[in-house]
Amino acid sequence: MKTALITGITGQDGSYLAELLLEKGYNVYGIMRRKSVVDYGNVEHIKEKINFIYADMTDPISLINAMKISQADEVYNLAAQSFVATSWEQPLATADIDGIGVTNILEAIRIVKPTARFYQASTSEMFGLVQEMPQTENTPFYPRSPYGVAKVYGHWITKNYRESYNMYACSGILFNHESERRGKEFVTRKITNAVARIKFGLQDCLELGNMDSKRDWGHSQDYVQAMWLMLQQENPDDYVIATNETRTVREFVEKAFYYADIEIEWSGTGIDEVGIDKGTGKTVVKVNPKFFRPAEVEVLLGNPQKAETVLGWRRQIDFNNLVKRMAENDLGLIKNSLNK
Ligand code: NAP
Ligand code: F7E
Repeated sequence: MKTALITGITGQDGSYLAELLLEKGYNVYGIMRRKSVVDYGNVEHIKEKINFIYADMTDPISLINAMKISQADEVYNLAAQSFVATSWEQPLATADIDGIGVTNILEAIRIVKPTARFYQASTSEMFGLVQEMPQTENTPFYPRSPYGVAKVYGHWITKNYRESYNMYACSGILFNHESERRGKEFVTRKITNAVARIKFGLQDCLELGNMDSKRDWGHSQDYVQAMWLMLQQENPDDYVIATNETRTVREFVEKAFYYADIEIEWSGTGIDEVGIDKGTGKTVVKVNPKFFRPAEVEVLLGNPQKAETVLGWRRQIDFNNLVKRMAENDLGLIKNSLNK
């Protein structure tokens, strides 16, 4: 039986990865932060099957302890302050957790069990102001947020430990991936949650920032498969995981309303743009400049060819299916909450 240690196990990806590894027969350890109210987040439903260790990415001793207790064969570093907008409000905490935190866990592995295999959650946000289309493993980085900058450090320190100590350390450069478990502050879940609330009369309007922004969106369940595959190869390497398709936030909005049987008609431009429910004539989408970012990543489009060829990875859930799953999930949750 193999043993895995997952940081960020209570998050979106951590929960799907834990399910995947449990299905494969792994003994799963997860690190958890101490909170005033105990909260297992997205792994509440499988908490009995997981061995939890209290630790924090900013506390190296706690990570050494986690390695000593788990003696993990595979370590998946998914913990992060992952919300780009917050990284301008908490740039130092973001750097500590998402940047230095990677060195902390790599050192814990090097000291306790250097043969353990390591996965780092790198991100398409490192491409930021994109230098070529589509982006590949060789595209130069140009991060546009404190989050992106911290992640570039995490990416390079992972490569450096691979080259310095011959450790099996990989980075997955994952493009945006979403799910029914996505936090409600991220744009996709914000949209599907608002669509459901508008459908059931709990909210009048959805306020968004830059609707021209384009993202390459996949489903988290597909992307955690790629993480596992990266640690099963003969040699460690870095891979782009993406769908090779890009859509605007506006397209996501239209599609989400479509799955709630609402057709959207757009009117106006810039901050005056609105989305109108064709059936009722009501304005259900507005722009609020408070959601604009100090520096924006306007477009992302990833080429997953290397992962498809070397890892045999294929995404199963396409854009329509992703939006449908998220919209139907939120419609169901809101409906159930009203029936209680
Ligand atoms: P998420 O849902 O926000 O989960 C983040 C996890 O990190 C949570 O379990 C959180 O614990 C934990 N965490 C935060 N600060 C910590 C700290 N100081 N010490 C220990 N744990 C800490 O993020 P996700 O979407 O699953 O993403 C997983 C990873 O992939 C992240 O590193 C993210 O930056 C990266 N990534 C995500 C995407 C994407 O589109 N989802 C794309 C590329 C890369 P709490 O429950 O205690 O808050
Ligand atoms: O924004 C625009 C916003 O917050 C997507 C994280 O998982 O993926 C995620 O980062 C786009 C941006 O995700 C609103 O300006 C418009 O252009 O859902 P998001 P993100 O910033 O792309 C990467 C790959 C990660 O690594 C990160 O951890 O949507 N947008 N209006 C909005 N975004 C939000 N959140 N809210 C709005 O109202």
